[in-house]
Amino acid sequence: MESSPSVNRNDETFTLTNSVEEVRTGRFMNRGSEKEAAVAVVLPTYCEAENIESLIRRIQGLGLDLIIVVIDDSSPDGTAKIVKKLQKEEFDNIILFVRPTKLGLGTAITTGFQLILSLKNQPDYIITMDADYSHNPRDIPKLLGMAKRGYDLVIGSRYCPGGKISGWHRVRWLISRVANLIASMSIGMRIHDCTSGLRCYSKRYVKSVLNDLHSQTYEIQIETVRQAQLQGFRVKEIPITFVNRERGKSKLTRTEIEGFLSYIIRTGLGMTSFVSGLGSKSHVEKDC
Ligand SMILES: Nc1nc2c(ncn2[C@@H]2O[C@H](COP(=O)(O)OP(=O)(O)O)[C@@H](O)[C@H]2O)c(=O)[nH]1
Ligand SMILES: [Mg+2]
Repeated sequence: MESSPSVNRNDETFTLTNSVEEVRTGRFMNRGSEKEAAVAVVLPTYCEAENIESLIRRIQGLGLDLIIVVIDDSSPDGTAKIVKKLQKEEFDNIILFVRPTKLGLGTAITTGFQLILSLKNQPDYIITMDADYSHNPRDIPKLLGMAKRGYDLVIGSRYCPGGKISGWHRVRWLISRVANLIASMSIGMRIHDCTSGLRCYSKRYVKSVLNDLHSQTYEIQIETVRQAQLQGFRVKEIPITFVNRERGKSKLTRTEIEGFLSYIIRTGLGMTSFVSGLGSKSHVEKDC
């Protein structure tokens, strides 16, 4: 287990005393050996040892010009060790950022964004996806295709026409549907799936909203949609099939569900003008 935050790239590990701040302020940025790529794929990981290697291989197999950024919270199952081995032996396009402890999905994603924006060669598009195979790497080119048509946030959607979920218990489906309904009403946007983790963001969106993202955990997915709405970015959903994880366990705990609900409620209360449709700046395509 790592004792302090560290970035590992191309078999070099840099211990960061001040976490992302140090990444942002240059040491990481000026290494020079950085690989240029059009796309970054951010994989937040906590105990994904059973999934991470084959997922990375599948992403690499897409043949796209990409880098993979793994944000691991010192997973006790050795996820980071597997990633380091892949870096060392096979792939020079993987960046691994190890945080000292489990700090939540929300901050893992914003750490990924900060890290990517600190690179000398910043990719134009940033994909985020779960590292448990719920999201199919083959959807990445579809998301990118839509982003290139001028959308700053493309959501891989389970609930727009054509979207599907496989392997979820009815109760989990119901909780997710209700959460999405409340979230989209609170934000004031007609989005079927505000909580999906499979996304493509444009660099200009990430640059613009990063300082406004404060989520610790799963509410990051809603906060990013809300920021798109507030700052007038174009949002689009495309249908995906979400498959419940077959290996490893969900990290969605009761505390995280509470944090998520509390965010939805706070957002809803503070955004009544959006519920009534006033002040809406962002543009969402109606079809899927
Ligand atoms: N770095 C990091 N990753 C996390 C954390 N919590 C969840 N993840 C990752 O976020 C993704 C989604 O989490 P998951 O447990 O699959 O949630 P679920 O699909 O909603 O049940 C997976 O890749 C997890 O490994 C966290 O605290 N830190
Ligand atoms: Mg999952």
